[in-house]
Amino acid sequence: MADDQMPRGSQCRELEMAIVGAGFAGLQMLHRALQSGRKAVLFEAGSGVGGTWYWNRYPGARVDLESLEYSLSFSKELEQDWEWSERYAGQAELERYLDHVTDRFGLRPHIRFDARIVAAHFDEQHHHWDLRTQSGEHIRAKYCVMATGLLSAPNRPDIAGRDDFNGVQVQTGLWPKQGVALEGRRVCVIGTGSSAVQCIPEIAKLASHLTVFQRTPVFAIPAHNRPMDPAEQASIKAEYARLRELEMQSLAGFISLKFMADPHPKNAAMKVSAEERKAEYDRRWAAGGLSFYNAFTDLLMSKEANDSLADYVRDRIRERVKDPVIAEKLVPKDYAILTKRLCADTGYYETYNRDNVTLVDLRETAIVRIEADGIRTADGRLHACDVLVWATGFDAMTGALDRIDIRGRDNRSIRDHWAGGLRTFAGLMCAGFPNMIFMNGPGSPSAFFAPIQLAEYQADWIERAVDALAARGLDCIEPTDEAEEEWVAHADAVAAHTLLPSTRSWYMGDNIPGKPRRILIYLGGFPAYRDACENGAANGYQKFRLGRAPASAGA
Ligand code: N01
Repeated sequence: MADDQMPRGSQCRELEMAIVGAGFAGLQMLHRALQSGRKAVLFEAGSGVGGTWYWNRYPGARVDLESLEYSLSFSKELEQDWEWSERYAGQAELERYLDHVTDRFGLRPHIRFDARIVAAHFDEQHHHWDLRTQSGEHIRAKYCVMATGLLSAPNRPDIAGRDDFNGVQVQTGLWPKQGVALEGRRVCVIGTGSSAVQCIPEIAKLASHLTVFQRTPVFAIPAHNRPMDPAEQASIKAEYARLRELEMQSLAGFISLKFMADPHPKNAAMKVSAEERKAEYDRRWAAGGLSFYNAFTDLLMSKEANDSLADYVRDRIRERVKDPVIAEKLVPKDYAILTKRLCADTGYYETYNRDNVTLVDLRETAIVRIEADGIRTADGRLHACDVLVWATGFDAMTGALDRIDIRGRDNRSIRDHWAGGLRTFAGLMCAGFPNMIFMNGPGSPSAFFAPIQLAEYQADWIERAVDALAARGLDCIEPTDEAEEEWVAHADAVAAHTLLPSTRSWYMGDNIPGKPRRILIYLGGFPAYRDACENGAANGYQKFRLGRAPASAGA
């Protein structure tokens, strides 16, 4: 890349590895790279570590998987030492945990905070990446690991009049560190996905009035959060190795601790009697949380099986909402359950029984525009508002990457590479973008698995790849076009066997206008994914082109 294309700061840092993003994935990568003695620096846009758990500070933000599962497994000592205080840790505890990890493993001196990477250009002569931060700092790195998050590029819908609003506007995924005054305020929330399901009950407790604008209702299951039982925590810790193994073999990446003795689905829903099916659903409903993913083998494949669960959950929603008219608005009727992320809720549906909460069904009356004092809907009503909360999701999987000016060979941008639909090899790398490796990237199992454990595997894969190159005196790796095409065709074919493509969701890229429709996550499960990554690396990285920089070739 020519010098004039990449403005430089006062000096250029030379690194073996630049890592972008200080969430669970980036921190694991940094730890591995430092252990290997690499000159590695992690660049983070925020002022602290946490990634998702740094930015999502909205009231009620907490993990939807049990903390004993949603935690790092690379250090057995850490697993034993950290005491979780609740069944599902809240944002503050997760942020504390990652702060602890950062200091415990000596990572902090190797992290640059407030350093948002805005450009990454590949230098074909020297085989390195030229990175630039928002403040103009220039970094040159042989390898660039993008741990930028799967749900980290907030989606701001283009609704007319946004800038005319006189009150406070906040986005759940960019909640201010100093908080937002909600007490006694009239609050409007747009959106009813996982973030909204978590914040709506908390906001309703504080606001004088809360108005929720719903376009598509969700399926939510009670989380049954509670303080951690010390005896339960000790018993899981005694069996951690087995738990982690079971997680890696499961399709969803978690098993739910209540089901450790019986972790994987054995039966097809339609192969058991209606009574047995109901008993299984009751068992999981009582346990709380998202274990329904593991209830039967065919829930994501057979519409009939899926309907049996969807009908079960619909009935539970009707039981929780007092007003039958409001209940019907909250019951999802036109898409298969589990084809949008299932939500784990704490009092979500009951919130609509409160006198200070109004549900506006946007399918009956759409938002016309945002005005100075509130939101105007098609029925002519102005919904008065002091605080407007955008719970409108993310440009998932690709957004955090293609919002950066990433250019590979021939100055081709990643946006162009994906213009016709997502293309990667195993969600790890793209043809034409050598030495740039994604963690939890688009095309990997990520959001349909356990992102923390997936990142641990990927950090290991990356380390092995970099070592293998060095051992052969090489410094450049990228998947072949054929490997990329093969992976995309495989991922599409796997998805076609499921119900996911039948639903409009962020899994398919549907929530972002103009985004090409294609499955953004790999649905074949981790064992098949790991096999594909290992197979790609077999026989001297058979699915990759390896090379040596032209500038050093004659040296
Ligand atoms: O985002 P979403 P999210 N006008 O995309 C609506 C993870 N997560 O931040 O469905 C009106 O799910 C949109 O409506 P529709 C989890 O994987 C986990 O809630 O497009 N409404 C929808 O209701 C999750 O899946 C946790 O019709 C508009 C909502 O906004 C993922 O993150 C917590 C609109 C967006 O829902 C994303 O969740 C939070 C418009 N123009 C998130 N545009 C845990 O529990 C969008 N909407 C760990």
